[in-house]
Amino acid sequence: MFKWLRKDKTEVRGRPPELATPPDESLTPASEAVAADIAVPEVATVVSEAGAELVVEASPERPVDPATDLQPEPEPEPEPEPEFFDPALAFSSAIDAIAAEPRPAPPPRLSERLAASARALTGSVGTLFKRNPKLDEDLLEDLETALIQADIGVVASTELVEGLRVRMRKREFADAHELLAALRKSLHGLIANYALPLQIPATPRPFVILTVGVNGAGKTTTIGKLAMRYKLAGHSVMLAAGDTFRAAAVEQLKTWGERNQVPVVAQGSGADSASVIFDALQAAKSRNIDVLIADTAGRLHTQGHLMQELAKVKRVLGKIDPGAPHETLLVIDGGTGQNALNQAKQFNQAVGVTGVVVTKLDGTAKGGMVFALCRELGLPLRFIGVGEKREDLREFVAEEFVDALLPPELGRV
Ligand SMILES: Nc1nc2c(ncn2[C@@H]2O[C@H](COP(=O)(O)OP(=O)(O)OP(=O)(O)O)[C@@H](O)[C@H]2O)c(=O)[nH]1
Ligand SMILES: [Mg+2]
Repeated sequence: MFKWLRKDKTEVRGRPPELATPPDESLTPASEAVAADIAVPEVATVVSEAGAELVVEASPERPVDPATDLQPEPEPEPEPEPEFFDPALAFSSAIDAIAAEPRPAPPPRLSERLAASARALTGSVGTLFKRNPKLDEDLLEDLETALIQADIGVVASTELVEGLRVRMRKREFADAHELLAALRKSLHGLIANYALPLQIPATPRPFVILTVGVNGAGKTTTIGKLAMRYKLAGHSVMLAAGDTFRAAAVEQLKTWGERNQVPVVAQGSGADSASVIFDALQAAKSRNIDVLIADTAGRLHTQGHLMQELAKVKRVLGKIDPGAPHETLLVIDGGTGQNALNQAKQFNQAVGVTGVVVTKLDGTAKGGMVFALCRELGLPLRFIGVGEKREDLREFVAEEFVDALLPPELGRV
């Protein structure tokens, strides 16, 4: 290991950080405590690092070469002479600059993003209620069919309509529009208790989020989106490349890390997923990171041994922090409709899911599945994915969701 002094007399060990991204001192091999559980790697590597202030060790894979690595720091440019400063002028130029800045376009309304699902419901329900139909059994039956076809699920749809039937018989509705308003309220009631976005609490630190789900559900993309969200909220974030099945998976996470300027802890593909995530938690702890988000390989809920691997990841994390992971986030592709329910139940049984993200709601007509999911799972629905970009992860807001799929003005035009 090398030491040198910066011009400001701060002591720095290892290679000058501006030369290359160095490995992190905190990434020592996993402790003996986990020896029974995981194959411990020689060295884990921080593959992407936003800050340059780290104290680093020389890498065993790339020994420090004093001839190339320990170049003296370049002389700083001489400071320009201060010019006359007119505060009034500076203020007015700043205002001009702000006014001239192009305003970012407001995000599209949720109803635009959920257009296909909205059409699935509004098409059929809208037609049914168009001419203020008679309140009778036929209307209820047609409504039930429309709800089932919009992927709200047989059980939820039957229950919803049965509730309306009872109230209709008690003559609670003056006309069909009142019945439709009651349906909107009941749909809201199905999901309102589960609309619980994931805020990062003050403790514990680091707050560990483990993402799980089937292949291609959108785990890695969701991690990239979450990294931006939490960074913008002022948290320091680290990512763990726990999908060690495919080299491309690590690369994909690294790209998200670079985009968001957050460090990513990774080892080569084929490494033990639990050991990567374990090392990442150690690194996050020693660097006072607020949020660690771990990626895992996609797996089918029916693949028992792969589900056990997830259980092992959880066990191993618990050796560093008995409460970790603090959130086991199940990522579900909204386009899988009712099939997602089975997946979700099995993941929940195997690893104890604490929150759900439903992705790809922008490209499916099956968005109604969210109602069934909430009803059947009873788990917090943290976010919804409505596109591939970083900003396309939204908090799940019950009113907004119902309005997007079944607008209040429906049937009135
Ligand atoms: N339209 C749309 N595409 C999405 C959304 N979320 C993810 N995707 C896309 O879905 C594809 C799969 O996403 P990944 O994040 O790689 O999925 P994964 O779960 O990590 O997949 P594996 O690692 O193979 O298990 C990518 O092309 C993403 O861009 C979303 O909300 N909307
Ligand atoms: Mg992935």
